[in-house]
Amino acid sequence: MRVTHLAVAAFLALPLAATAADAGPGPEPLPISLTSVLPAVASATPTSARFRLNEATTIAAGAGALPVADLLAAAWRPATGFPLPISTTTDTNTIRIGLGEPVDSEAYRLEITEEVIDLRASTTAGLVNGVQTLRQLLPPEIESSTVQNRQWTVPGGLIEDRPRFAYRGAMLDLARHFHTPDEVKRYIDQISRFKINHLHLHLSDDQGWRIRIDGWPRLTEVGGAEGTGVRGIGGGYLTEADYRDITAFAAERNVTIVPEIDMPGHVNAAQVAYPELTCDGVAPRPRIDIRVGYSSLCAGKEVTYRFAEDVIRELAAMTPGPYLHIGGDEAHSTPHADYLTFQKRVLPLVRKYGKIPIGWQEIAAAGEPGTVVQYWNREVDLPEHAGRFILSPADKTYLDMQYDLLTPGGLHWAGTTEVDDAYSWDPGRLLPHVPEERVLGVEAPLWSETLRDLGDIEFLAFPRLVAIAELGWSPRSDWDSFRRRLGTYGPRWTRQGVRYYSSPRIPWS
Ligand code: IFG
Repeated sequence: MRVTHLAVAAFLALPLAATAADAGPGPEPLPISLTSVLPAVASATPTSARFRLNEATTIAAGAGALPVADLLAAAWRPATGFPLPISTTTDTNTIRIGLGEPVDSEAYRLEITEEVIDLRASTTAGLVNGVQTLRQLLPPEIESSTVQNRQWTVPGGLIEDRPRFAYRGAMLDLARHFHTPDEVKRYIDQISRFKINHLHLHLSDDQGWRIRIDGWPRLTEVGGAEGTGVRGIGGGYLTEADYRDITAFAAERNVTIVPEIDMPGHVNAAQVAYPELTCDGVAPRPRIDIRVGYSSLCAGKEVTYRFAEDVIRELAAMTPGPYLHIGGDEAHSTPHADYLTFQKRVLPLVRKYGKIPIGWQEIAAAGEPGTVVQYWNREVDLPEHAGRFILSPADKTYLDMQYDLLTPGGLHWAGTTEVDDAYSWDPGRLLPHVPEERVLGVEAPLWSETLRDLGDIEFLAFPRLVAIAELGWSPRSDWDSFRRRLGTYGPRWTRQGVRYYSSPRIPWS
């Protein structure tokens, strides 16, 4: 069947490709300006001023702004070769970064004149957002790791910017395929460029357990061993030190880590390590395939709740962020009554250890209003829920969906998703019974059944993640503007060595 499918798709794709080629050269590439930023800024007033960066340019950091000044200096020193010293004095030919107005938490004000660049916000998060915008106002050569001998001018004007939604997330599944701390940090650096401010790490599943829990060492000794993971090529796990290193690196870039331990389903790896976590005490066989829904913790055994509490307590203790995700999806082998029993005992444990619980949409059945529900599947019943939502519609945001049936990588159970599919929806109007004020934000999950390395992550994530980032940040969406702005970003990824997918829907410059 698949071969026929592919043959048809191949046949259909050819004329489309030919048509696109016949369309002649696309529109002129967009010049770098205050309105070419991704995601689109809330308001921009360009002027004819130009700020010239040079050997003498300094960075003036106000109190509390030093880490942000360091982030900008580290970004701009390699390609310019300029010292860009950080001082506290401000005069002309300087980039001022300081805390002050505007008031809402991630907003910033960025003004560029001939003499100074002035970046202001009421929080360091706002300042980091402003730096990510500022970085896009220099040409793509700024992303080079070696000195580029050229003029470095920043277009002048005023940007006043703020996010539409507070939660703009990406998810990386480390369970089906483990990715090293360095790969995770590289992904964090890339997603933070687009003001994504949460990274959800899926740390346990049927094929692997990826975070060391001291009270249950076999979870990683067995569940994180070499040979675990889909096709047996995804072994590895994070120690607490690795996890703390990742959360610190993320925090410098205004990214909060959201850890997930998926329960009561998706637990085969835990049960291989600890057979007492099954109802019959018999260890299941390790799994390296991609089926779901066959495993379940035993809601009737007390050891289940000791396990859940130990895991939640240790994970909460090493997590600076406010959220802890406890999964809850595809518990097809958990009787519904048992599912409710389990959630009613376990959800309160997340609060007991000081975190806000998030669960996949099935968890709404537990009716615990403080739980944030992550919506993912329109085929799965969504009971009325009084709380807040994170929106991850699989047919729009799942980065492990193939771009089309001819492009490698990913699955296609929710359909294929090109960049325009990822962009063409409104988080404020997706769910009929959920008004915008109960939408915390959006998140783009990347499940790792088909991933092998960082290149595979980058190919599936970019450029579609940028579409989700814009829907989460910008006040409105405009596909033609987005696709042209995205086209100008390709050369930046090329200079960073990011293996992005050069979608035929985008006029790459
Ligand atoms: N659904 C499963 C994931 C993963 C995914 C792959 C959710 C919430 C299909 N659950 O998405 O574990 O297998 O696209």
